Amino acid sequence: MKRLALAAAAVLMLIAVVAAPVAARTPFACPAAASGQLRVDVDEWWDRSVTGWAEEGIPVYDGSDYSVEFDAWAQSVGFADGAAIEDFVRNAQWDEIDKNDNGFVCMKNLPNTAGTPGFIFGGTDDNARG
Ligand SMILES: [Ca+2]
Repeated sequence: MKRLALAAAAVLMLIAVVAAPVAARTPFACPAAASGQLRVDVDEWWDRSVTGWAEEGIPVYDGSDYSVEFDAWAQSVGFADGAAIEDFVRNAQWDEIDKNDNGFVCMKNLPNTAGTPGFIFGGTDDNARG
């Protein structure tokens, strides 16, 4: 009986050793903050997009509706209006990046330049290190 108890204890220790590295890993995460990557949900992704358009002089909202400027900009890039842009950002674009469908992605701000306006930033899924 004592031998059986020792064998059971040895099995439990083995499980503990094997399980420890798994428990220490973050299942879904972005690279360290020093890399400039932030883990965001779809509302934060949209809010950052709104800030980016504002940085380029295009206010997204006018009160509770889309601004005339944003509707015009949306049409200049092939969308029906500002609402179609928000729908695209929150759905088609988001779904393309959130590959593991857990509601989070990694976002990285990029320096604003003529070729990279404020509403363009990096996005990768948060399962890159999962
Ligand atoms: Ca994700």
